[in-house]
Amino acid sequence: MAALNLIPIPISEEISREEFQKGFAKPNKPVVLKNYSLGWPARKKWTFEYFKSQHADLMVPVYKEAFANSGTSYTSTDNKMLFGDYLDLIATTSTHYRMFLFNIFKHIPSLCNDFFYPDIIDRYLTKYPFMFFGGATSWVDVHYDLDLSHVFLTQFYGKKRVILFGPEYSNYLYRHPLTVSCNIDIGNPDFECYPRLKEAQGYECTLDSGDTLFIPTGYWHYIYYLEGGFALSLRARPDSLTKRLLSGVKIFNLTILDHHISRFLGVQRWYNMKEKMAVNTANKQPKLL
Ligand SMILES: O=C(O)CCC(=O)C(=O)O
Repeated sequence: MAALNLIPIPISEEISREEFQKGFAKPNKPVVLKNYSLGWPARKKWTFEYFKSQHADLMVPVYKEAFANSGTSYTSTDNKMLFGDYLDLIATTSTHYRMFLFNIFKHIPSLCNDFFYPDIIDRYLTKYPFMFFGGATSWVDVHYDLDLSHVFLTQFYGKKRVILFGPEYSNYLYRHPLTVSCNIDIGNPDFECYPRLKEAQGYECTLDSGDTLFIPTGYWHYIYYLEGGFALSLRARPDSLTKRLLSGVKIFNLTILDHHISRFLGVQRWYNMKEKMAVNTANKQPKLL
């Protein structure tokens, strides 16, 4: 059976700003920064018990992974529950429920004192530190981030498998036009339907607690929770002005254009059209293997 074409994400035990800039930020390549968060107060403080003691009664949105279905987005909410109940759920059982892009810092601003912005890059979006929580066996469908920011994803609890593809492979991933998504199930890829996917050269790693993964701007990411746990994402705007303008275009395309066309044509019809366009575009790409 064919498999995805993946190589391990390089791991760095210690890195200077210059090494990071030259080796990873400038060439837009991912890296795992091993134990990067060891000196942060959050390492010891942020536990299931601690979060429960702070905000067990907060009503929070939870998500499933039905991103590839027509009319859904990877940020579509499926349910609401008490934060305390949700934490108990992911600490004790396998569940597909995740909390996606949760700005817990709006509710508990003092948590911002528990971590540091890595000084190996500039232009952090300091208003938008987000947390992600997930139960064992949950996953995040493959997508790239609409705002085209660089992401530092720091794992605090539990392990997750991460698969990345650079933006140059978007057409080999059958990207749906105007969106940041596609119809491919990276965890169980269907190469008969999507043969060009085999040509995309991706990366993989298992992210462990304490580690920080640098996901460069525009990278597609798929995440599978091997264990229940949580992570923090810190985001930085890319240096390039073109990328920053492009992110404005992408936000417009997805939130306005795609939305209106979908309303006009009907969700399913527009989805089928995007899928057809994605297949046509993929079939026209140069052979890489
Ligand atoms: O770790 C996760 O659950 C999702 C992370 C993610 O998609 C992101 O940082 O953009």
